[in-house]
Amino acid sequence: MKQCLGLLGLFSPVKSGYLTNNFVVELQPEYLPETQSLLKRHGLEVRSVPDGLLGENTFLLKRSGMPNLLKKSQAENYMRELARDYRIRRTYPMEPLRRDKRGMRGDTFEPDTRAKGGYHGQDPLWNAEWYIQNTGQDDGTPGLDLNVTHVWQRGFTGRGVTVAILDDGVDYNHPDLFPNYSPEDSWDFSGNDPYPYPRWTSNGFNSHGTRCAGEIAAVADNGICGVGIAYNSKIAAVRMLDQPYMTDAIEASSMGFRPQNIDIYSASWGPTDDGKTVDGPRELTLQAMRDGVNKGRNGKGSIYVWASGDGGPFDDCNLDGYASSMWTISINSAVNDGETAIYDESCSSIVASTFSSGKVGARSNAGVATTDLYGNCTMKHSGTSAAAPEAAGVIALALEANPDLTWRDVQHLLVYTSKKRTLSDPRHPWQVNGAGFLFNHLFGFGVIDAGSLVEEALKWKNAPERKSCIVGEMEIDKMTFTGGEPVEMSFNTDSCAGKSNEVNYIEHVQAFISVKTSRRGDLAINMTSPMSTTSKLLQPRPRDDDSVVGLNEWPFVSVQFWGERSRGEWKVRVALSELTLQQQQAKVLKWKLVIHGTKDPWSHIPSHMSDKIKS
Ligand SMILES: *[C@@H]1O[C@H](CO)[C@@H](O)[C@H](O)[C@H]1NC(C)=O
Ligand SMILES: *[C@@H]1O[C@H](CO)[C@@H](O)[C@H](O)[C@H]1NC(C)=O
Ligand SMILES: *[C@@H]1O[C@H](CO)[C@@H](O)[C@H](O)[C@H]1NC(C)=O
Ligand SMILES: [Ca+2]
Ligand SMILES: [Ca+2]
Repeated sequence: MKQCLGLLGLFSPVKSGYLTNNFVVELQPEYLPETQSLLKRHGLEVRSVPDGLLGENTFLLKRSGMPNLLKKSQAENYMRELARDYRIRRTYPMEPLRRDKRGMRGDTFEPDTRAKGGYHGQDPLWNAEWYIQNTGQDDGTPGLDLNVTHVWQRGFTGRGVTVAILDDGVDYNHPDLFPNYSPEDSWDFSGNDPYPYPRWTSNGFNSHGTRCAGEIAAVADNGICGVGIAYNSKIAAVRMLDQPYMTDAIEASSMGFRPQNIDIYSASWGPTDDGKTVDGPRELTLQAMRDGVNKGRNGKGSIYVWASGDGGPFDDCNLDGYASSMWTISINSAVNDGETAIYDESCSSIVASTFSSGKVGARSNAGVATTDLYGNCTMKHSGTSAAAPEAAGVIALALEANPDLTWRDVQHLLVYTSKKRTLSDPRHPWQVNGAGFLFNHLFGFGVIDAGSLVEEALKWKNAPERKSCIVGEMEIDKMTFTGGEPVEMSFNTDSCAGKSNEVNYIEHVQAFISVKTSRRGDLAINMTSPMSTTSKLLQPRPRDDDSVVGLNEWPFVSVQFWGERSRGEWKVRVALSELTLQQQQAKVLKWKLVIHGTKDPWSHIPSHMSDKIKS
């Protein structure tokens, strides 16, 4: 399915008028033997990218001795110079992008000797790891945790599974990480070498990846820091967040890195969470993700786990094209007492939640206990940054239990087995969709339950083949105003009945929508399915005062119709809410509906489905 429709070139660049000094260059094949002399002549050095990312005879090159950013005219002159070399067929520059890591805000050792499966509580931070086992420490709700110890008891600890941390590097010499570190599956795309070690700064800014890694794979019972959720899994470090500007090639290289060895990619970063950015993956990165899910893990598909974002109620993660992609699993977080964390964003593409903060007021806002830079430990990791690696760790346990799970099976299992528990958000009530799944606009299908996930993974049969039905595309030209009647659009569909891409049972639904508006932040968009489930595709963003770009075939994704039947009338309503004193207007130009799912129902219905339906 082409997801990149119209995505290219619709974002405002980070720094207009500038390009990075990274260029993609394709050589005439007959001159390949002259590559070295050609590079030397033009002062270029090769940056490594995974095989197949750029096509034949094509390299990602950096001009040595030049600043990271070049004035556009300067870069263009240089490209013209390259183009005059008869050995070069084609060249194009890399645009500078801005990507932020999530969650960069800012004890006593009592060994717990009760056996927990293979784990004996012999790590100083074990009692602080309430996200693994919540006994009510730090004012949390006892029992409200990821239910991991059951799985350890069953003997699953992530053995044979490799999880990559796409981040600012990992302190792989850390004694609590080193035994699980996989150097051959690691790379430094920021520094272009095999050593993804974090760059030193005086304030520990580059501790993010190391903290995420410990949540997944800190070593058990070694008396250092805590224990990882999948403490026998392998951790791969892909350093890619620490260069002056992000490029499409670095993102694509990272997401497409060693897809036959790496099973799960954990990412806690994305476009700026300022409540006014609309940005997403570009051409090469979309290709890398598509290849990942289609070809990674020997065709079972790479699993991309994504932090849903830390923009709080001011942002909507459906406008973050990484978190909202149907190829990623977007993970939100809850506090240890089941409430919403202040930084949580909401959106219709969130699949499930884990935990990332203790209750405010308890042990100075207890964070997530994990490994830190330079062999240290921390109890202060937080944000949805801390939530995504927990999900990656739990998924690693499920993949050990059943290595045949596809990327979609993992999403199915999360939908089926995540739980409401005591999670509650003041703004977003729990709803039941037409297939009987409880969902929440902020927490997705609920908190991940490792115990149930692994039990069901053991019994799971692969979901039937995925089909994608393009229901239709409609050009319209309808206006709405603040306080006026919303623009309503609908398709009545048989969802490709009788064709090879017939869909009956829904997985993801995408609505590509184009709108011009005098204030983008005032837009509110709902979609209602034939089974009468309403999903909020976009909620107003008070800080977004864009009046120029609007939305251009933006791919909104909802997972909230999961399992519903797809035939019948689909409705979209676009309205403007009253966020400002002025009257605003919006002109809806186009919408296109694509339903992904299966023709046949999946044969495996987990036993506890009935208790999901109870609220
Ligand atoms: C981390 O460890 C280093 C060296 O062991 C030490 O100098 C430093 O103060 C520690 N940092 C923190 C934040 O504890
Ligand atoms: C934890 O998982 C086990 C299965 O391993 C399940 O029996 C139990 O009900 C789960 N606990 C909770 C609180 O959901
Ligand atoms: C979307 O649905 C919510 C809840 O059902 C409702 O409060 C809101 O007004 C709707 N917005 C639009 C644009 O229809
Ligand atoms: Ca340890
Ligand atoms: Ca965001």
